Amino acid sequence: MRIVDARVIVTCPGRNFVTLKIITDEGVTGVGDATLNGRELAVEAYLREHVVPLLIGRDPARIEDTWQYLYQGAYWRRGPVTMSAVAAVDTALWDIKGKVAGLPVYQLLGGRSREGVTVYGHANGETVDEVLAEVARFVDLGYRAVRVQSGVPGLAKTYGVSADKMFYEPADAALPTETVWSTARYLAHTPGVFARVREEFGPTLRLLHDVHHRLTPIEAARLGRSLEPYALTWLEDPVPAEFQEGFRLIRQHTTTPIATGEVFNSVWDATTLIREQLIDYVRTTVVRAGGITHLRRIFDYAALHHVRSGSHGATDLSPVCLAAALHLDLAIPNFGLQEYMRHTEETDAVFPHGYHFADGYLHPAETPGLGVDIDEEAAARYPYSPAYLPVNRLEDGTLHPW
Ligand code: GCO
Ligand code: MG
Repeated sequence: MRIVDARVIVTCPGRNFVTLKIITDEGVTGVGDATLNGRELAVEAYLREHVVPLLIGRDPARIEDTWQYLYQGAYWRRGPVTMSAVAAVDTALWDIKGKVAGLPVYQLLGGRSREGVTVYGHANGETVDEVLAEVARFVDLGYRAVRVQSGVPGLAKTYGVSADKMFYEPADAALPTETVWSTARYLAHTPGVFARVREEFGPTLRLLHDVHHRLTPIEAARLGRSLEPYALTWLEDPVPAEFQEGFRLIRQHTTTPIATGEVFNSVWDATTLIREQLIDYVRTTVVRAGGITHLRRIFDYAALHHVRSGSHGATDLSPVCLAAALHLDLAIPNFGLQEYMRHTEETDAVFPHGYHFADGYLHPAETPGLGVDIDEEAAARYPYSPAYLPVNRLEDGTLHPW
């Protein structure tokens, strides 16, 4: 079997997605997600100009070799653009391999290690009462784990709090909008939110919170300690993670479990974090970390160090990425949790898929391959529309992580 064509499809059914579709001479096709929120066209061009020509004529069965060819062969390694492109190719090749074998991809990865993939949803509100109502809604829907984000008094807009509760979309404008941040207001308010949630929902519902890289290590340590009575499953992205050693300080001061990694592109972004057991969950996912092949490598390395997976699953990762993540989640021994932000009806229609939610679990499709596709005709009805993530400033105007 040979690869005869590969199409890069950009579509915007409510938000932008970049998808690679690989076509073989025997008519078997595979899909891979290449979406990089706010920088979509860089990956589209990288694939179209520099990767697709290298794929033509290759044997689609040689997944590892193709991965090494694109990674080592470029000479310029890593980075979000490169690794999203490599991910798309790798994902599509796993899809093809599954179809050729007549097996769902999780079977090729070693088979089922659990009955379903536990997911968490996003409860958020401007006020604590609104937050409580949203947590109740997710519990009613069957979720076993809920991420809790609250508005902060004195701040006009807070990360994670949105008007549309089910379909949160932060890339909200053709040029970046600006929000204002105060660490003091946030740290004063947040423990009280979790006190109320625990009071209302009892001790066993799994609770999570995303700091979105906004604190320093010592501030994060203080937050982690103040949240200890509320037994979070994880505190996410407490600090920007380029400086991995920075997490040592957090670890020395709190037993609140730490999760990070949604912006990581390779195992090399997390080696200190994992080796020194500075985190409890590594949050990178298929499209961000070079596909199933490399993500498996990260999770295996994590497993040796008591670190579990917690893959990113925001709406800016397409149903193709989610489907691929579910196969890996089902197979690995050290699965932790999977984020699940629902896609809109328009998006689901462009990406027909067989995974489904039941009882707080996601279940991948049992059909051969990944069990997801792109409807190219439907995709063509939604042309690319520029959209950027916001930027964030302190009250005095200093740029701060968003
Ligand atoms: C999460 C993430 C997202 C990111 C988004 C950026 O934990 O779900 O932090 O909401 O902000 O993926 O594009
Ligand atoms: Mg996050």
